[in-house]
Amino acid sequence: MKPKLIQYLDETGKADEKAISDITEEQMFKMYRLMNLTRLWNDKALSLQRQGRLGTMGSVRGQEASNIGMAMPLQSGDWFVPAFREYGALFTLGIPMKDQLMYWGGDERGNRVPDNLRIANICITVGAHLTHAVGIGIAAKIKGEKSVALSSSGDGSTSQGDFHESLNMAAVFKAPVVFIIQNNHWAISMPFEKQTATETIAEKAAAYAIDGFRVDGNDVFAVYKTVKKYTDRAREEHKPALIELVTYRLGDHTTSDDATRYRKPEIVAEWEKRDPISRLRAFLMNNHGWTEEKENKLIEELSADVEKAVQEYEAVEQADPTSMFKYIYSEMPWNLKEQMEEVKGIGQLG
Ligand SMILES: Cc1ncc(C[n+]2csc(CCOP(=O)(O)OP(=O)(O)O)c2C)c(N)n1
Ligand SMILES: [Mg+2]
Repeated sequence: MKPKLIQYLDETGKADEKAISDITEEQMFKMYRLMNLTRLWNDKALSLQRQGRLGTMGSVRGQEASNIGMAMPLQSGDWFVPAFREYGALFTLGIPMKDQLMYWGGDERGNRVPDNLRIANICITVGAHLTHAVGIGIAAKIKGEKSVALSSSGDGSTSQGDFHESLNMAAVFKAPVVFIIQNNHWAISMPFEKQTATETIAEKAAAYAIDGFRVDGNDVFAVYKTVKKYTDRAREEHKPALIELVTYRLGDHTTSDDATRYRKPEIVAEWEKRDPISRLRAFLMNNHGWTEEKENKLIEELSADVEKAVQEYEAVEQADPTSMFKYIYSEMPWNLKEQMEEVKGIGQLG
């Protein structure tokens, strides 16, 4: 059975006012600010990569509403367990922009999470972190904590065994876990239609006896409200949920990809019309006094914040190249010691 798509803000920027009456104006502007910040950071990072100032990274363009809408409902004590296309969610939760530049610039110190934040490390291994989210949820329950583990992964992760094991275990153990799937229609060059024979991802929840929801992932209000409702429920009642966010990857998979090789520009153009930022802007202009002038001021301010993060990133002293050997074994084996000595002999890398 195909679940109904939850949408409160349509492509033209018209909202179901009754449905969103509990979202304050302050929250709406916070969403708008973070979505724009994420896009500006993303575009800047892509341009740094092209100039050889950053490593490989994947664009989050088009997925800003999914990113911000899923992170805003989290409360202190909750856990966020991300994949690799969640910069916006990380910024919403307090990860500095500079740290994300460090990480994608190849400096592992950028993946360190400040002590006051409950965020798992970025997981590049597709789907592996869903099992971690379940473990975190079960641990919270055993400790009697009122918290939820929110994982985020892509449509491609639903073909991994880890996805199915995680949903099953969360259901059987009644773990407070909410699984977000950002269905951006592509797993590198693999289209959604070839990823699964089901029409939706949300319907897969039924096989594990958990609730599944399908949300317009380019509608920040619908994402926020749905994630809030089911993270609140998971905290109180230990009921897991699966939430599919229907969105689109407007950019390439990563900077090593060229999506024009495998997808039609007409389809991308269709999704451009459903852009999450422009529809929220239209809504705020029509209903909350947003103007061109305020817009220009905001973009100027956020661009300056991004520039500052770039300066901070480029001012960081290069990591000690031998650190890559140091955090794998409690006692370093002889062959790694040998390799480390060799690296020391080379001096500074890169
Ligand atoms: C276990 C595993 N297999 C393959 C890869 C290579 N890989 C990196 S991203 C990716 C596609 C992921 O697609 P999806 O889950 O939809 O996330 P998206 O990239 O669209 O955000 C693949 C196959 C990997 N990182 N891990
Ligand atoms: Mg995908």
